[in-house]
Amino acid sequence: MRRIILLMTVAAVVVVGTLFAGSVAGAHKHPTAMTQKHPTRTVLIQGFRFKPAHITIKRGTKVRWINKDTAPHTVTANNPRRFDSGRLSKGQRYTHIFKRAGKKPYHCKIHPHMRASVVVKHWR
Ligand SMILES: [Cu+2]
Repeated sequence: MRRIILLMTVAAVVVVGTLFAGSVAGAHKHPTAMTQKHPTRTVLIQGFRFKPAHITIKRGTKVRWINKDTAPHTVTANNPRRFDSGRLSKGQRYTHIFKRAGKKPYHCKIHPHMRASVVVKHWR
């Protein structure tokens, strides 16, 4: 009888220990950060407009522009040291990863009336 109680106690300790270890391991995982290193947002350049013209993203997001027009366009930050795609022909794309928070207005150098912005927020 004593032996059975001892065995059950050992079994209970093992089960509880396993559950505890499992929950501790789970707590270390960051559910969203682990799945994708750089989430991606797409902006189309179509009909001489950026679509959507204004986006808000989290820091570390990769933005991808795709020129759908037959006319060439550029994706040029108003402060050109930040990012500049150069001339994009039809079907060409340009990507930029935004690492710093803030508002980043940009335009097309060839058609300066084409204006848009990316707002980069801190994590959450
Ligand atoms: Cu343009």
